[in-house]
Amino acid sequence: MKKRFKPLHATPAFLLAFAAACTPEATPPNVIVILADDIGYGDLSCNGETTIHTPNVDKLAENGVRFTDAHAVASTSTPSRYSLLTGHYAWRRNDTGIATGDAGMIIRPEQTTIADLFRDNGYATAAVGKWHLGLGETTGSQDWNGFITPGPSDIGFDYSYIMAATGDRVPCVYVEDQRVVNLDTNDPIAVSYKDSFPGEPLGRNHPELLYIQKPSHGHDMAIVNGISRIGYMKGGKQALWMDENIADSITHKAVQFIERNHDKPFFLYFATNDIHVPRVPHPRFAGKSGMGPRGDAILEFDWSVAQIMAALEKHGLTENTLIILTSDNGPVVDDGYQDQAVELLGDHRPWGEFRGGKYSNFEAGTRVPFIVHWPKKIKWDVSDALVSHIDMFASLAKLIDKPVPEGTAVDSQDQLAALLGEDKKGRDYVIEKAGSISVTTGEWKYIAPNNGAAYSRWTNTELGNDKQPQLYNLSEDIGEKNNVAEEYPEKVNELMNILEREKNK
Ligand code: NG6
Ligand code: CA
Repeated sequence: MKKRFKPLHATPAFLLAFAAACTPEATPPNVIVILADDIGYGDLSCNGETTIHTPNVDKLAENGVRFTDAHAVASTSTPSRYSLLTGHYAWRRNDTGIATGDAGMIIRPEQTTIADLFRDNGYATAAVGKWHLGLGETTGSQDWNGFITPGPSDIGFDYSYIMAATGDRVPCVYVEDQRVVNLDTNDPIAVSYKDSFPGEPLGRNHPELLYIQKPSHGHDMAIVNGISRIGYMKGGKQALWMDENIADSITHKAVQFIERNHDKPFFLYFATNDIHVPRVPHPRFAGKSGMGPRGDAILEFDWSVAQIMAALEKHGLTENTLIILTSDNGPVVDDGYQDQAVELLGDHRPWGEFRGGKYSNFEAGTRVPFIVHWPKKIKWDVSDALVSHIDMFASLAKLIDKPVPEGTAVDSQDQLAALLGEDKKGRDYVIEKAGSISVTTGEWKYIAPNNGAAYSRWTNTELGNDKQPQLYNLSEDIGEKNNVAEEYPEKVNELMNILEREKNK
């Protein structure tokens, strides 16, 4: 069992020490992780594309450190989030693939997360937004009409207001502190990823009911708000979210959490639904990007960032709040709905200059936007340091001057100096997982041989799987066009050995 934080007794000596520790100099920083969904490196104007305008994110970049070589651990959500929160590579387990909406909780209560670290050290903690890490004891066993346990409170989050999985997976309801919000007990919720519920119309049989968005591939099961989803669901009508209000709802809950805790240190994990499919931004963003719902959802994300910043400003917290803004994986244009993302993309390059995208072993799969903002300590900078989500745990432990609990976050390194822009090198290498596994030193990248498909027709993505070993010299070939594995067998060996060593750790 992990250890719980025991409150200290308020003896006079303790109170004196506490008062001393609370001088402005010693006030521990608040920490906010803003984790976007599927926003690519090129989807933020601060990263150089001139086709999109994200002024609020850009403001963070202009007053913080913007990274050019930052990586998620995986090119899809569940393994990426698992790794970020635990400091343990998701690929060490075989049950961390894209989770269904009825998956059992993947991070078990015994495991220690970043949230545990903060909570055990006196922080108020919250998870708001997309979860996608499973809930409840085992897959399919949740009682969606009662207290869903285990849940976020068992892995360090005092407060949670979450979507169980993704916008395109049932159940399409918010879960607050492990109970479905606004549930009418006379209309209980049932969820299945195996069998449909007799009498419930499905997208695949009733396209005439899909009045908001139709699928382009998959997503042909339960119909919620005129959009068909993945998985089957029945009941809970009053609790269903409105897709166009998701950003408003979760941003509001994040802001409320900041307001409730403005006078004590807090850790907020704010995981947006934007810009995952189905992309249904609020009407006030509709048509604003000229790129259809995908671009509009980016503007909505930028708006959410502005709301968080305004809440901090209102309470005088901007200066001493460390914000990390990043994305769970790279971008995808058509991810399964006919939302005109392909038709209206124009010259926009969500992946920037990188090859591939979400689901890919190539750079765009995991090279993600990454900005660190902490006015008290950080000045404007751009850093090419090699950094990874895997190091958030140990680096944030260092930030609050606490040890990483023994035996936890074993893959996480303290890279705080790199995150603060003081060290311009960062890691020696990062490991990324998509269909295959790869390792990059910043200069060289090796992708292990793999039998997976080279290309996904559905998402129009080069997946980067190849039966042959691949080696790219990123310093000369950032677009990973020339596989030079045969010319540099020693380099291949060197990088292969890093992977073998890591796998056997
Ligand atoms: C895929 C879905 C895709 C998205 C993805 C998970 C289909 C055809 N595609 O299986 O739409 O939901 O899973 O995305 O169902 S992630 O960002 O949460 O990992
Ligand atoms: Ca994602």
